[in-house]
Amino acid sequence: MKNLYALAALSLSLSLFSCNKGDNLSDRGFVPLPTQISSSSGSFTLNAEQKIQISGNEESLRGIVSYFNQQLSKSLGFELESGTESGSIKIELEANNPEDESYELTISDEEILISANSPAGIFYGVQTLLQAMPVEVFAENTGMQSFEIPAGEIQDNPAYSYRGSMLDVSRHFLPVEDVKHYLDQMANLKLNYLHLHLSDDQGWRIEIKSWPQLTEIGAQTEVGGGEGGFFTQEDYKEIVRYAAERFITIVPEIDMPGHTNAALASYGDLNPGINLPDGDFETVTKSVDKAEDEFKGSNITREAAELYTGREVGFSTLDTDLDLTYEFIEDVVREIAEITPGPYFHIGGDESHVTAKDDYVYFIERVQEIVRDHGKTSIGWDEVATSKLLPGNVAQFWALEENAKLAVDQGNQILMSPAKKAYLDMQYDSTTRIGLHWAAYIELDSAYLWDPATYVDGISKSDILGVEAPLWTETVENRADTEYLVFPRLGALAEVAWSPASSRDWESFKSRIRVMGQRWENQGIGFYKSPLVNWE
Ligand code: TNX
Repeated sequence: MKNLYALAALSLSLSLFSCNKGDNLSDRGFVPLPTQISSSSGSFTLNAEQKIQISGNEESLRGIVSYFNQQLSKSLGFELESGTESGSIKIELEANNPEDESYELTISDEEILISANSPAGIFYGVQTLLQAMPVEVFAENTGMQSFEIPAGEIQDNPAYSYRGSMLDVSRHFLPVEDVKHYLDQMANLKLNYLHLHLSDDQGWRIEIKSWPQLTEIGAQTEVGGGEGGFFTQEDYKEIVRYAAERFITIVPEIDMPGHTNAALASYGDLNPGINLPDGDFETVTKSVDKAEDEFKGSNITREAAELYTGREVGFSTLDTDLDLTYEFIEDVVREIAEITPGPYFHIGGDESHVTAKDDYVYFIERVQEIVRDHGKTSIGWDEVATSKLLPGNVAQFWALEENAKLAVDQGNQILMSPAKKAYLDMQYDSTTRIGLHWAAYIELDSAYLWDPATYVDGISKSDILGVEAPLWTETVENRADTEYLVFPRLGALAEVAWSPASSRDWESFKSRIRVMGQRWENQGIGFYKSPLVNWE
């Protein structure tokens, strides 16, 4: 009788965990789709006996191996031994060319081999290997002792070098743990840039030691009047470190000259005196003209703006004529650049509806120089292309094609975030419980079915640095809201950024995102069950 129970338990666990035995490697539900997959017969058995063998720059590989082991041990309860001697899971770093993110993954009965020319390439090979395993590997404490990974070979290489997402932590603040959780998910999708929108009208979210009121005052609320919050510089460094472990670079954004009410509420001396009146947008614009007429050249008594907790955009501006404005920016850029190892600093530049056109151009050109002097490359929303861009600076296309073309005409590259496709805050359809729809409703197929290289007439692949999917958070209050809007669309956008357009296919994506859904479910992620996909 006992034996019968044991047999039943064994066959149950076999059917649970090894049901994929005999499956093809290409059926494992890879997202984003690798460039080439060839399946062969047989499979590799992974259990606690297997060892990892690393070769080539041990130092840089050790972090990846410990990441891999952390992922496995959460689910399996054991880690694999690793060293340079011998092992059936071989990780070979063949060169150190950080630009080359390609990798090869070979799985046979005897061994697994991941090889690449950069640590990032190895890391992506590890991500693909995790997806080649049963989806239970993404669940905690499964008690799985052994499982099969189908044999075959994968060669892979990203289409774009910048594959990003953005979190707006200003409209609603998100704590460090939520940002880390987001980074975990980005890493699984081979995304490599997280843009943090750190300031806006509703909140200033990063400690600036030389201007402490930015957070003492400007971080104290958010859309809807909640308590807000901010990252200390230590918090920010921890995010940067955690991201780097996952080969993700942080891009900090300080949005200016518009979207600055939180700063103007913190320091009245910066405020040109245009506050959001109770009235509509036209009243605001008129009040700006009036303010300019009244204030230009005269002695104005500047007063702090009121904190703002609404959802309007385009009513605030820094004073582009004021020396103090540039002293302020100089300090902010310096302090943030010092704790940002990545190459980019995002200067915003969008929707400065109450900044006079000439003032805007002057301001953007001057701020680009400040950023350059602190060793960083500027990215700005597409409006910045109406100014003269410094060489190498990037325009992030979100709304106006003519702006994107202005940037390309100047010889600058574009980061593609068309609001109609890439905006994660757009509702899926009219029934979606949160989100906006000013640009479009974006169902999963719409987020998937576009090609950055043909999206704007006159802009081709070589003009494009990459793709970024921003999450604006006017309607997003917590992690659950984030997950509902981000997944599954982030999977679609990751594939748009990683996989060559020629290999992308909606039917194939539908069958693979279904498997990705099981991985998300195993991690407790509450994603949107698009009716276009059979999730069962
Ligand atoms: C436009 S996109 C904005 C943001 C809003 C977003 C809402 C961009 C550069 N500006 O300020 O949050 O729409 O979808």
